[in-house]
Amino acid sequence: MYTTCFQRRVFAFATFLLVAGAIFVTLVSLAHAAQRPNVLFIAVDDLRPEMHCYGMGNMVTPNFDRLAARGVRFDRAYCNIAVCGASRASIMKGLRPTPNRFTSYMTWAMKDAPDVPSLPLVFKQQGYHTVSNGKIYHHKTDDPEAWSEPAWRPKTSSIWWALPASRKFGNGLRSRGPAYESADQPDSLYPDHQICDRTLSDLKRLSKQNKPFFLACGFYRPHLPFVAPKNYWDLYPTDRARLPENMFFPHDLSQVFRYTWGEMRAYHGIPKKGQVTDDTARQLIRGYHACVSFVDMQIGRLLDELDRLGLADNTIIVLWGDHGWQLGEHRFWCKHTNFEVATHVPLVVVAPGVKGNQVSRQLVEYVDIYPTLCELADLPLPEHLQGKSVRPLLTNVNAEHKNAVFTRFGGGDAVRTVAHRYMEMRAKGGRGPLRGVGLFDLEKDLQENQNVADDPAYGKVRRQLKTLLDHQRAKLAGKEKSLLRRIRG
Ligand SMILES: [Ca+2]
Repeated sequence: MYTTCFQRRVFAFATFLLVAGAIFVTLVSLAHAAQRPNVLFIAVDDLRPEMHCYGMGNMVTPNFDRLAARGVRFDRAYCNIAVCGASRASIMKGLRPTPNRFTSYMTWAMKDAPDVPSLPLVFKQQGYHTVSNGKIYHHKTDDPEAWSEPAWRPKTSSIWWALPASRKFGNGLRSRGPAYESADQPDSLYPDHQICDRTLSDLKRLSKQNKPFFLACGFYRPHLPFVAPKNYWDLYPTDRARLPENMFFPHDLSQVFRYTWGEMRAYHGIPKKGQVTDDTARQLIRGYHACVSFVDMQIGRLLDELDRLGLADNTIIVLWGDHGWQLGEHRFWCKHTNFEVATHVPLVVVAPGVKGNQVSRQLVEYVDIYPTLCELADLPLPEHLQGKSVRPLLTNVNAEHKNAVFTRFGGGDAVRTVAHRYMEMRAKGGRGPLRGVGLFDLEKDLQENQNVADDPAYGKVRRQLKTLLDHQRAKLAGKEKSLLRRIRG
């Protein structure tokens, strides 16, 4: 009798210990999960840093400004290649583009760099739930193992235009509907609104999980065609649309740097050769701005939901474009060059514990995003990364970072320092002989209107920057070889 009672007590005590232990383990893991920050990774296609908070132009972007006020805005951020697919693959893999890798809008990250983990894959492997909505990679099915659930895009994404009159032209590679469209239609008709809707419901769903999330949300606009509801166009009346001051090719620059923006010529209303009229230029500028304000509305909806769900204090937010955009400067349109206006990009980083309303003027590159996010989430940094975390700049915006950034496209390579841009054009996609050189004094000529490469006063600068670019290319080639050797054993 006594033994039975004693056994019962021992059993009850052991059960209590087991239950208490289980509760303790659950509480510890919940606390650990709560400590790990979420990531909201926002991509905006073809966004140049012209939002109101950047102090340029007259754009209506209250929500981009609100986002920038929560963290650090980088005023001298540069993409590493000014074309969608390649830039995105470079960002996601943390590797620089070369003449052999990440070269076009059609780049597949998983084909060009199959042996190294992407940014979302590292997060997934470290216990994050990773989700991709809208345009993150160029191809929806690129890098599928990086995502915890299949990448999602709206079904209507191939129907860019709202009006039947615009849709009748189709959406072929060489023949498409109009380059811009203002339609008196509801926001909900447009893919970016739908991408935002999906992301809002994901935020709600993921906030209930006992797991941190990496939620990527990629908006299609302001990529061509510039289609947006009429009320966003109304923010930018035609009579206030300003043409750029420098609608001319840079003085004394070799014609090998001339560029004919073929991408835009596929759209109805854009000439196959020669320039657009000033009237068309004004409508293109209005349309681009209207699309940015339309995306701004979506950014506001994301921030509202983060606040409503109480996620804002424990969520890292990174806002990036994928390259700059030439909006008539040098009589160029689109991207695909190494000029300032095609390579200068927006970058905002918001993170728990980081003070708001900060601006860094240090040079940073998009290849730096990957290591930055790993450091902010306290994840191990993969060995292959070629960027440098900007985390020190989040506490001291003047901290030392880089004295030069590098961009390439096609046959062109460029290096930009605080004071200068030096660019080369080579044959054979960058592997052949030198065809032309450009040098711009950015302290006197930020618009890059006067090539000074042949000015003897700049001889020393030219030699120094050429050495820097040669060194970078050699380092990259060496690194590439050693990386491949290591990975392939
Ligand atoms: Ca793009």
